[in-house]
Amino acid sequence: MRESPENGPATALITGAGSGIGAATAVRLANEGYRVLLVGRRIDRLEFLVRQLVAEGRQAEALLVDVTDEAAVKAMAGNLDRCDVLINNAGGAFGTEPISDALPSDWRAMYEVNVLGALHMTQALLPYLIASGDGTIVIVSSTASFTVYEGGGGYSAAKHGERVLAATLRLELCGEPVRVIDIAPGMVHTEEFSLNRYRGDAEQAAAVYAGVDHPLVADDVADAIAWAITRPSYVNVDLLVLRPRAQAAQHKVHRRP
Ligand code: 8X3
Repeated sequence: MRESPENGPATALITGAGSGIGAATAVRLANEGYRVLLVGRRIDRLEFLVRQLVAEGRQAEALLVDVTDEAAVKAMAGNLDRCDVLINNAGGAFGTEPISDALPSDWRAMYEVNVLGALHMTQALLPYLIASGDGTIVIVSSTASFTVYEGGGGYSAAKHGERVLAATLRLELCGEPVRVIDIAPGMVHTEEFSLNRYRGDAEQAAAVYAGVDHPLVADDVADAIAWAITRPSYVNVDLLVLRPRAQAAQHKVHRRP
């Protein structure tokens, strides 16, 4: 972690920090010595995590912001004093229908949160990241950012969009002191991802992980993020793909009988 006695700990802002990969990343980076800013839409969850971290002597703050709301993101950014690391994690999948039956509103919502959310945050925080002299942007995409599968069209389209955002940004920022890192996880068993995808149907959500020997957990992704951002400044981990051993591909998952 980069810090100097004069200007204090580097600040990492994590979106979607109320649960899952975002929460695990916030905790991990706080434990690595970063001051963490937890961004999300559920203040009770954010404040619960912040209280825990502060009680352990970490520096953490909760910021109630919906990343799809460009004006709110801008207002939040205007109140920051610094940002060295931006973790664009907020996202999700809604619906599993084939394209013939998919709801355009689901596709819109997925594009809004996964792609435009990351765009709003990146645009608003880029001045701080450049001014830091050593900024890092992480996009938490997915293996769906380069693979398609039946019933996953809208999600995969949005995740492909995030990958394009990361890759384009890396080109456009070449020469600036900002790295752009794309972290692409496969199957991660979190509290909410599949539940959201299956519109709250707990049985269908649980079936996604049934018989799979160790799906990834949020801490595995947080670990990968922490590793990638703590490489020396000149090392840009462009793309890091991680999956459970049991998931060779989206369509090739080994399940215990
Ligand atoms: C989630 C991975 O396999 O559900 O980002 O598309 S998958």
